[in-house]
Amino acid sequence: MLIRTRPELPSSEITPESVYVNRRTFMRAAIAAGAGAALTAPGTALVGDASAQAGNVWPIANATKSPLSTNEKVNAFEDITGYNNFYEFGTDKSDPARYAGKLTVRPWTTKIDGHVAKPGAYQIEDLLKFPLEERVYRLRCVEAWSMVIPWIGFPLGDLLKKVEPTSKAKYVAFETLRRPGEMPGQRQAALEWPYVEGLRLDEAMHPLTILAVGLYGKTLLTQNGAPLRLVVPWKYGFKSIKSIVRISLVEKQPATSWNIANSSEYGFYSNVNPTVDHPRWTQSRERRIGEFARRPTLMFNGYGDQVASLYTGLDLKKNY
Ligand SMILES: Nc1nc2c(c(=O)[nH]1)N[C@H]1C(S)=C(S)[C@@H](COP(=O)(O)O)O[C@H]1N2
Ligand SMILES: [Mo]
Repeated sequence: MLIRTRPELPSSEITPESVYVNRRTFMRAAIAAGAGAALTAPGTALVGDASAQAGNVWPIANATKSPLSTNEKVNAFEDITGYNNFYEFGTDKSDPARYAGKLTVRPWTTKIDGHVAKPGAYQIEDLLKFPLEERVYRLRCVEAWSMVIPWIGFPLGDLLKKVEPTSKAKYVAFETLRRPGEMPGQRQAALEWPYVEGLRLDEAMHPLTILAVGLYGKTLLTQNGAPLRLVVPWKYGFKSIKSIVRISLVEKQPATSWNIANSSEYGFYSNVNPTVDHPRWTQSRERRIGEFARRPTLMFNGYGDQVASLYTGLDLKKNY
């Protein structure tokens, strides 16, 4: 993550005007098309350069509302799809909306391997058949901003149970697509590619941990990690790896991209912990995108009641 020398601007101040204009066009097209139909007429502009994504974005009508959702006010669609970290497309917050539309997300295969009885390759169409839920979660970036996002997805545990982890499986390793031809950020060395992340098996099986396939009632835009990304709401946003092509059940703690890039600042656990400052800034407060005043950061991003028991006996200052 970049060094922040000044507070983040609300994205309403930094999002190019064209995004808002295109958004209105997009909404009109979506309403005109109706559920199940193609979303846009040919040539209709979408958010950012998302016109390239028209064929892959459609409404998800069958998601049930989850009791695990927060009832906080959700962020605007423009914020969630216009203010992103996805270094494969560049390090600027507006780069993913600008460049990710070129990513080809069909066909999409996610391989599951390692210590499982039933390894395999899942097509995104198969994964979309899992019972989908809308989960409204807080996302807290290590850069000290946060959003509330109405994800659509299913528990990662549902998929892991299907592949039957063996007794040797202690961790889950995740890998993002590596395709420098479509991901301009991968032609630079901001991080080591492909982006990788990992969870302990019990964290991965926790009911709050989901694989997201959509948000705001539609399939994901590429800037949010289409067609499939992880969401772990009690950890810093960078654990929630995007555009996943491989999930491996492994015995040893896997490498993670931010730890490889800067191990003194980013550890394996990365639980949101307001008492452990980032070496270069405080983590005790955060700015909700769209708000002006900072709010106090909550332990485990407010999910402590559900997840604190996973870490009993673990020193969360050492295991940052
Ligand atoms: N592959 C990949 N996944 C990634 C990142 C990335 O650069 N590459 N950035 C992470 C960071 S730092 C954050 S805060 C979240 C942002 O998710 P969002 O843009 O959907 O809000 O994605 C995470 N997942
Ligand atoms: Mo982040």
